[in-house]
Amino acid sequence: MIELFSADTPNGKKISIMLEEINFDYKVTKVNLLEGEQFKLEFKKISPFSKIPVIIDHDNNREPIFESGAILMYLGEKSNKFYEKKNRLKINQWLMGQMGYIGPMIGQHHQFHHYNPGKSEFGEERYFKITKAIYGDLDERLGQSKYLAGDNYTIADIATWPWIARHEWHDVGLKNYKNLTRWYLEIAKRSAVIKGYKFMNKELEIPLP
Ligand SMILES: N[C@@H](CCC(=O)N[C@@H](CS)C(=O)NCC(=O)O)C(=O)O
Repeated sequence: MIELFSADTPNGKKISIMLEEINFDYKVTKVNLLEGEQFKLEFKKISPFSKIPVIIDHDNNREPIFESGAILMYLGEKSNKFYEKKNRLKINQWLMGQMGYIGPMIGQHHQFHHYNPGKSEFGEERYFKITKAIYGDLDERLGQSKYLAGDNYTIADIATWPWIARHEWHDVGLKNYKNLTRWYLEIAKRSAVIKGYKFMNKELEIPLP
């Protein structure tokens, strides 16, 4: 059994979606970020940067795994799904692009544009522009390729999709990016994605463009 320490955020949803996709037995332990539970000493022992998600694989060595990209790689290797050996170099590139660029930049866009509008014109403009560029870059890639890393759905798509699922906060206009919309809607139809998306709130519906 996998224990998932998480919250209802894009990084949190990456792992619930993956666990649903590979059909592993898991239980969710909620970390209340608004109440600062991530900073508790007990949690810091399993997550050195005080961030969700973290997993503990109770069937393996029970060593906690932090960082969503590392968790996806672990689960991909363990299940032998969505992380094909012969395509790993491509998958890793798109996964690292999500981890190092897409997530952190769109995360800043959420901070300036969604949570704190009016506080910094520079921050709002900078991250709006970068988010728009990311939509354009993903649209271009998905015009050449069915999924981010090639013909098959992989952990790179699983890492990226929950960030685009926040499109209503971005105000970039997802429907103007037709390849990205095609990919987004196709993934949104997967039953594991629908289940994983609702992992903390059964009422939640995937926002359509
Ligand atoms: N690179 C990390 C980022 C994780 C992250 O930023 N998690 C956020 C929620 S989406 C968090 O725990 N925030 C709590 C805080 O910053 O205090 C990963 O992908 O796992």
